[in-house]
Amino acid sequence: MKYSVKMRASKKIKDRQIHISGAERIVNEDHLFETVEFLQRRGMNHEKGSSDLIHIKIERIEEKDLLRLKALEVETLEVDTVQEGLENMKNILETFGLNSDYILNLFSREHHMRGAILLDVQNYQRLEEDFSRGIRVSYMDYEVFSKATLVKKDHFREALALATKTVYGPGVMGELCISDDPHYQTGYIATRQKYLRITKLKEWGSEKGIRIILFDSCKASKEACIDYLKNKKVLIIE
Ligand code: WAQ
Ligand code: MG
Repeated sequence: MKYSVKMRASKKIKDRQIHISGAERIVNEDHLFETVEFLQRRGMNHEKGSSDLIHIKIERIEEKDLLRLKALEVETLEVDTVQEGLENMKNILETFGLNSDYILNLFSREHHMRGAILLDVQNYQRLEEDFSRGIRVSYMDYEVFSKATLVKKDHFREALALATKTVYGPGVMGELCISDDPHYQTGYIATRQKYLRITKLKEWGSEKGIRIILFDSCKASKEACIDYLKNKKVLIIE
């Protein structure tokens, strides 16, 4: 039997609950208790400060509802400067026939969203119901349990799982990402062909973080895509 475990931690600042951290896993029953314990710890200790409210949600998952996907191929492009990183991103977007100026402009602004922008590449409209929140991609993890990644966030592994789920969504052609962690400069662009890491996509110390999911409304309905991203249970095989 498998379970989804989700944790989100927040802190009250001037009558508002501010998001501190969140994480989720899909694990076998025999790893359930340690997973809950580690996620609780992770919620309580975070560099953004200590939280005063932690939600932990545990849900049983039926085997028949699980989709298994092979992790995307990974490639790393080493660059010396942010400018060089962004130029590479621009070139890639152009080879896909996309409006790179529009997308990089979104990419380079600060957003502070919890979820991702869902961008229709047919007309460059944003399709999220709530622009300030975005779409949260959820219910994905690796098939094989790893304790190390429970204790400490592994940006790369978490992102690879999210990107693998995302790019197999109905109508999805790719995904771009920069971490909001001020000291994590590596970002990526993922398609079903590969997950391309670019080692500098923002300046050291910047809190800019964003995800943009590139969606083609000629290939699928927005409802089908959003439902898949939010609700489909996916296990990644390495
Ligand atoms: N669903 C949709 N969007 C999300 C989610 C999610 N589950 N989690 C985060 N985001 C959005 C949100 O707008 C954040 O501000 C932004 O992404 C960045 O989130 O190969 O750590 O969790 O080494 O800071 C990239 C790893 C790490 C690259 C990305 O993102 C590599 C990362 P963060
Ligand atoms: Mg972050």
